[in-house]
Amino acid sequence: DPVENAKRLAAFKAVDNHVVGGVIGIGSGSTVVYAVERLAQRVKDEGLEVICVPSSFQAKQLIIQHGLKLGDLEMNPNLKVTIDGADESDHMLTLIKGGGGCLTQEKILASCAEEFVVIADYRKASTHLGEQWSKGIPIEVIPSAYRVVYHKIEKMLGGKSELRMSGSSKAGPVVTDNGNFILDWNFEGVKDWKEVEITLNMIPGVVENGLFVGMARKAYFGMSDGSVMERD
Ligand code: DER
Repeated sequence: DPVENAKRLAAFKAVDNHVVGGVIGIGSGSTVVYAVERLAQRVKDEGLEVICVPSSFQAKQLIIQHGLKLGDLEMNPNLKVTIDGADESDHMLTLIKGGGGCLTQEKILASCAEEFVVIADYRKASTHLGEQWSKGIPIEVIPSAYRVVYHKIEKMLGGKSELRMSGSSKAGPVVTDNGNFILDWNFEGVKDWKEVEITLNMIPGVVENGLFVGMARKAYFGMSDGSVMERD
């Protein structure tokens, strides 16, 4: 499968280029699974000493399943590097994240690391946001406020939002690891994303949004021809 192979290529290259030991922030999603696999392999083969801090229940399970040392931000507040996926990146490494609903703790880990490194397959590498990712920008909201936040966003920034529903697995809306709801905001056009990120987070009821502006140090995109494209 060219997409899975592309994810693996990006993940392996990022771990090999950026992990020398110490405290590592582990992102969420399917690409980061390959990064944890590579990390576990290097711990086994090279005796690498790492402590892994998770960004979600999923990441925590991954760390435990691979027998890696589990840490947390209280014990390990300074991360050497955080490795995480993305839903889309523009040419300036502005990211949309949160497709998996873990954006809040992911952004915290990205902000605590000396280096924040993104790993993704070729479908995520765009020039402008919205070219390939069509599900909008995820926004984590306090459940009681989702409707008022929806209307505020529409008034201030235009575009429609949708409350993310669980689908077949569970009736009702998606509830995040932090006990909140997610609005997916379908924006229109290219914007000053730093301004949008700040505007969104100033709305009472918004916990965090999936725009990561000026945070990523480097991104590795696995390509369908087996190469890895790097952006920094
Ligand atoms: O939800 C997230 O932010 C994930 O990191 C997501 O953006 C990447 O998920 P994927 O690796 O499964 O594409």
